[in-house]
Amino acid sequence: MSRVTDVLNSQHIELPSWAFANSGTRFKVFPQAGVPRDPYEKVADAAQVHKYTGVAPTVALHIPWDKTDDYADLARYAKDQGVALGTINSNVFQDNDYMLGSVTNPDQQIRRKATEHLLECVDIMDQTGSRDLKLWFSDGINYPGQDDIRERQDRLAEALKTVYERLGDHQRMLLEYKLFEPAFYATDVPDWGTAYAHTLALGERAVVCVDTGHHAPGTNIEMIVAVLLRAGKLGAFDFNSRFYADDDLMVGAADPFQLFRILFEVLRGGGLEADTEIAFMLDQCHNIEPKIPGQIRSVMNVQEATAKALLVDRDALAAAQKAGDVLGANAVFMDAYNTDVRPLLADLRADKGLDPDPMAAYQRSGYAEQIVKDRVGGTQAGWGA
Ligand SMILES: [Mn+2]
Repeated sequence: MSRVTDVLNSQHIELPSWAFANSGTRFKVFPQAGVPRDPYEKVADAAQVHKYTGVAPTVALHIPWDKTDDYADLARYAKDQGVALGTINSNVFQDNDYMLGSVTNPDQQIRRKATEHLLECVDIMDQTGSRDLKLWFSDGINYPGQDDIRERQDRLAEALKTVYERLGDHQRMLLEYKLFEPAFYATDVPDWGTAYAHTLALGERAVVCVDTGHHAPGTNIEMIVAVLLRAGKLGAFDFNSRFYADDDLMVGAADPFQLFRILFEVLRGGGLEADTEIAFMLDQCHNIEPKIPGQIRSVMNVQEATAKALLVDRDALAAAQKAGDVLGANAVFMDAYNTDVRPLLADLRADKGLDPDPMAAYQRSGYAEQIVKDRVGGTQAGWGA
């Protein structure tokens, strides 16, 4: 059991600053009282999640939503709160200039503007001490013939190369893909294969980010994870769950079995070792549920799936596989999935001096009531801010 607890104790889950604000969904953002008004308050809320779970010590920023005059000061503030700043997420999808694309736009000036933003994000990484730059492009076309698909790939490659060359030795580029939306006919980075091809051409510090909500229904995501890990190109996860499209719901909510299967492949590929370079991030928004508890639940869901993956009897599984014992191998796998790991995780938290029930401990703390009282006035930071 010690190997299981060692891995669970070393696991880090990064929180997205935007999960704490009144942030994006497709239909309407229902405002909640007491949400952060600036990046400092987002960091403070993220620190609450870490305080009660003990496994979420970093918070990812989104530029420009988290723009501030002094990133070193924000990093110091985070440290005082017991957390650190993590991945810098770029945004080349909100500006009106990007209607026909950002780095793949047919207009050279708009491409330059988008690339400048990505370079600015690297400048910010230098100040925050962040390792990773995450790139997601909304670029694509809605109609056949609208633009040259192949030339758009060339434009993308050129922008990525410019940004890659600007990275420091310790910094990485995470290229995220998404099947569709907002472009409907041809998205410029629609799948892992396209992301893989671009990162392979760039070099070893360019890797792929798998957002679990960015695939077609029925896609075998753990297969993608296994292939990318084997190629040394799995850089990060954006965890969330989906029923239909890019729903951004809490990870493990829609399909906890899928999350278990994914984490088993991560384990199988060495991605849960203490020195892993895979960034395990949440990318979600909480539109009808309270935000801090939504993040606590999500972190716990990842922990539970990880614990179950660790409980798979690998020796028994290998023996059954080698013997061609189809049902036996499947039974070994399902035994682990069907184990209730909540007592194990409660013990683990107690051993670290944490409350065994993070959700209850947060709710008892009075923090939720306090932020509603304190955070009056100002503008709520969030989608579109
Ligand atoms: Mn994402």
